[in-house]
Amino acid sequence: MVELDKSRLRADLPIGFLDSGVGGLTVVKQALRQLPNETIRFIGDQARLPYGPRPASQVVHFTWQMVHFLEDQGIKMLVIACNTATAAALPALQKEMTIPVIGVINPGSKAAIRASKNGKIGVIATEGTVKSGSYARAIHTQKKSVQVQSVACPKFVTLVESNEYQAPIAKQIVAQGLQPFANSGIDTLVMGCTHYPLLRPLIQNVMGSGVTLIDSGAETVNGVAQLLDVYHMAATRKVGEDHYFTTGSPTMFKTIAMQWLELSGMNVDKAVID
Ligand code: I24
Ligand code: DGL
Repeated sequence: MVELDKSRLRADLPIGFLDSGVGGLTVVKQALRQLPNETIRFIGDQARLPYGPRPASQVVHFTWQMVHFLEDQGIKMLVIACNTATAAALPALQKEMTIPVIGVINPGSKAAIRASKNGKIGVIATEGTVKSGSYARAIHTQKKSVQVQSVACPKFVTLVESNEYQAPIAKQIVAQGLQPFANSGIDTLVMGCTHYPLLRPLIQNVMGSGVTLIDSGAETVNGVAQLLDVYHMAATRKVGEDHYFTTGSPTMFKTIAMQWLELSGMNVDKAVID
């Protein structure tokens, strides 16, 4: 990270969250619970989702566009609430930005190491995240002796977005996707994609009660709370309203988001980024 710009570290500024679409709202949901005094600025790139199958260079470009949008809004901290964007862009963002930046991969990796007793950890994520090797790298940096098996489950994203994640077919798709772990002996599985926590009961059912599931997004909010402490930047009361932006249809975003966040109203606007 270049030197922090102290004038921008104001406690009453919002925290920025970015995501490839709506999945990052699984992170926001935890933030609303755990950090009720913080104000939220969220942007989701619904028009160009999914990021999972895209080349890393493109994801980096799209991510920077969203970062610039949030910076123009004025934020004190940035949360990359998307695993694919974290895998592709976090190192560059942390190097170049003058506010603290946190991604979802490090917090998820740390929690997995804490949870695993036998040193065998599984990771499920998008193709982009798996290809980057980011989880394996983050885990090995902290503990060399751990075995990491990463598997891409792109169908899981489609399953959630087609609203079939509670339908009978969901069970079958989840069991198929997790097949590579059948004789792996892992005792911990990282849900390394924002959408997967919605499939948690199904994933737990397939893996069995002996496997601990790690929600990277939820772990990230713990990390955000710690960062706010370290930088003496925690808000003491909620000063403004939360605002959500999407590059896609605000109506569609609002319908999903209000239901997921259990809110009766939300400020949602279209973001024009270029
Ligand atoms: N969940 C997500 N994205 C959607 C969706 C959903 N539609 C229904 N549900 N649509 O993400 C995004 C737009 N897609 C549509 C298909 O083509 C590509 C673009 C997960 C959100 C997690 C917070 C299911 C659904 C819902 C309400 C709450 C939660 C949820 F309708 F999963
Ligand atoms: N938000 C993405 C992630 O966490 C999943 C959806 C996508 O592929 O864009 O990796």
